[in-house]
Amino acid sequence: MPQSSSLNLDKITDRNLRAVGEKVATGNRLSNQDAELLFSTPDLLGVGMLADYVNRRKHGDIVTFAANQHINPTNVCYLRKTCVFCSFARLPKEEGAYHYTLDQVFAEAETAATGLTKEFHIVGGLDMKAGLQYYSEMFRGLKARYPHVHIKALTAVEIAHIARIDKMSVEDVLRTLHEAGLDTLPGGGAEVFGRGVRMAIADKKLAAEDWIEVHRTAHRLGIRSNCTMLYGHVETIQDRVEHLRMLRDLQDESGGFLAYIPLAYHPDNNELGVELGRQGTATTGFDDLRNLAVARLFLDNFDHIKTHWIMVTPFLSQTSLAFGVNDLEGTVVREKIYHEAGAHTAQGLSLAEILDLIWSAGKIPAERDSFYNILRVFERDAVAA
Ligand code: V47
Repeated sequence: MPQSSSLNLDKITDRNLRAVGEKVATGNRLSNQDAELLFSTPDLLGVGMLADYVNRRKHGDIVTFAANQHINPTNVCYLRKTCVFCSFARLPKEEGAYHYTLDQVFAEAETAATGLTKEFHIVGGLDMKAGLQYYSEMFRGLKARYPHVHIKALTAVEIAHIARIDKMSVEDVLRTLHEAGLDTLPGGGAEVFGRGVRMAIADKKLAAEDWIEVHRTAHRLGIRSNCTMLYGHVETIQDRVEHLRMLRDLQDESGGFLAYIPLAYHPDNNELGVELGRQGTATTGFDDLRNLAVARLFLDNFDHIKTHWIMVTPFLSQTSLAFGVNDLEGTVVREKIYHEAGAHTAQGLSLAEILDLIWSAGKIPAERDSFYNILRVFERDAVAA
């Protein structure tokens, strides 16, 4: 229920930012230079005000969330040594390595039996034992048990890995998995597209152009997807902007992205954290809010900007609802990837906690499906009554 809101550029203290504000007010597309300014100006409130203006025009006061469950069927990953930011991956014989049988996956998915969970978010490592057959049977089995649950599964990196080990094209892998029950792709594995950064933090991972190509192919087949950027390590502002520009270009071409989610790097228990001398957190509240707000402004062809409360804390996610964000990561249930990397947040949030966060930001919570159709709106008084 979009509503009109006015924009008072006089409140912007940075004169250069005011020129960007003029463009925002007139709906003109921002350039890379504009985005660099948004990433560097000390006037965070000015950036937030612009992002909030755009967000309100698109979504009014509605903030959506999904009742989802994260499932990670394997942490075995042959890129364990080269993706130095990751704390989740293990080599096959390393302590803590696991590979679920299909029955273990189905047992973990049992939360869906309550009817509350409406989306499985399934990602894992690049495991030589996790190929097309494993995932096809998994998705068929999940759909047979829980036909109402949407399956958002496998990053572009995993899709390319399956194509390699099963000696098939990416297109055929996507088609086969789609037939087996995969509905959309999550946005992981993008990290930062710039070649220098990729070499430093994710050498040997799927190249940027190939990540884009997997999503382009998915969109062509009618499989929609999300996208992400892992920020807060060695990347420069130019790297961030170039990354966002590549996502915006593909969205212009295909329109297939549902949402963009900036991911705050967590430095515990991984080599990169040691190299950078960081522990606990690597990003700051200022930077977390800025990444969300800049995305809302620069990604003008995206409807949804999602905050991942697990990485930046529920309170920062709540604050970001005044900085251009319209979507909050959902209930999650049992998060592993960031908790291995030192996230101190809970592993899941209850519906009541999510509603409270959104209401106390003066917004209206709405549960959505995985395609962002609104399922139910929670008016505060109606629920309290
Ligand atoms: O690609 C790994 C990131 C991603 C760390 O599509 C780390 O709705 C921080 O993409 N510190 C996977 N981040 C998760 C992901 C995601 C999450 C929520 C929603 C959606 C969606 C997608 O997690 C990886 C990587 O960028 N990651 N290790 C770490 N130490």
